[in-house]
Amino acid sequence: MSQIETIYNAVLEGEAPAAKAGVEAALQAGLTADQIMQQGLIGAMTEVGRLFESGEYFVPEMLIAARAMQSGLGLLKPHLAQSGVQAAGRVAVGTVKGDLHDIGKNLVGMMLEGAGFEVKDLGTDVTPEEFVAAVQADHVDIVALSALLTTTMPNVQATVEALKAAGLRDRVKVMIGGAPVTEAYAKQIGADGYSPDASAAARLAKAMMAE
Ligand code: B12
Repeated sequence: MSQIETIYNAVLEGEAPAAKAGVEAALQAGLTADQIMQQGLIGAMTEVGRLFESGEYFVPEMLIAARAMQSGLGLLKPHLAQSGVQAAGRVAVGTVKGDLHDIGKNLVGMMLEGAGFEVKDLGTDVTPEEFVAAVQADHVDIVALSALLTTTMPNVQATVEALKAAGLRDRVKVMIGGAPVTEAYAKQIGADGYSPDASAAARLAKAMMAE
């Protein structure tokens, strides 16, 4: 079994210690952090999503797999960050109000760090007011909003509106993402950009800073 397969299976089976050990071994063997993340961790979570949707996995299995994935991600973080040379800008990232999904948001944050950004992680279930406060407190260049539920998507728009109402909208770029979010939705609510995954999010953030 390849090292990537070991990590993939550990996440799929929800074995956090094995996922962590697999990532450690793969790093020692010289695999790149990006390769481990894309093929091992993200690959396995994509399969977890498919198993859930086909009724083979339920919420507990999903949660345990997510935890195993995150324990592997924790080890990768410094390696992804290492590739960043200087702060390309500051990003406040968070999952919107009512939404507790944080794996995609964490991946986006890590890829941004890997691309050289300083990332302020506001966590999950972040209210529009908390996003506004974060922009007021620090020099934030980009606000990155994640939503995984159709029921929490309106809170992405509410956050954009709150930034406008606080007079901050012109000071920051807003990028949005998450499974139900689309480019068309981004345009509709007046966000500056959308990307479908974490790697594209890092490219988008760089492009936003160059504007
Ligand atoms: C893992 C998971 C959970 C875990 C979350 C653990 C955690 N710490 O995050 C747990 C078990 C807690 C959970 C709970 C629930 N979940 Co859930 N969950 C998932 C699952 C299987 C995978 C999500 C995931 O982590 N994917 C892997 C990551 C890497 O992908 P991602 O999040 O999409 O992120 C990528 C991109 O979207 C993008 N991206 C994400 N954020 C951002 C932000 C920016 C700025 C940008 C640019 C890009 C970007 O980049 C990321 C990396 O490439 C999805 C199914 C799926 N296929 O998505 C369901 C899913 C999202 N869940 C769903 C549901 C219904 C729920 C619950 C309501 C279930 C329940 N009955 O309790 C609760 C809601 C809890 C809450 N209030 O938030 C539904 C949503 C349906 C809908 N259309 O609204 C889904 C789609 C499953 C389904 N098919 O029914 N869930």
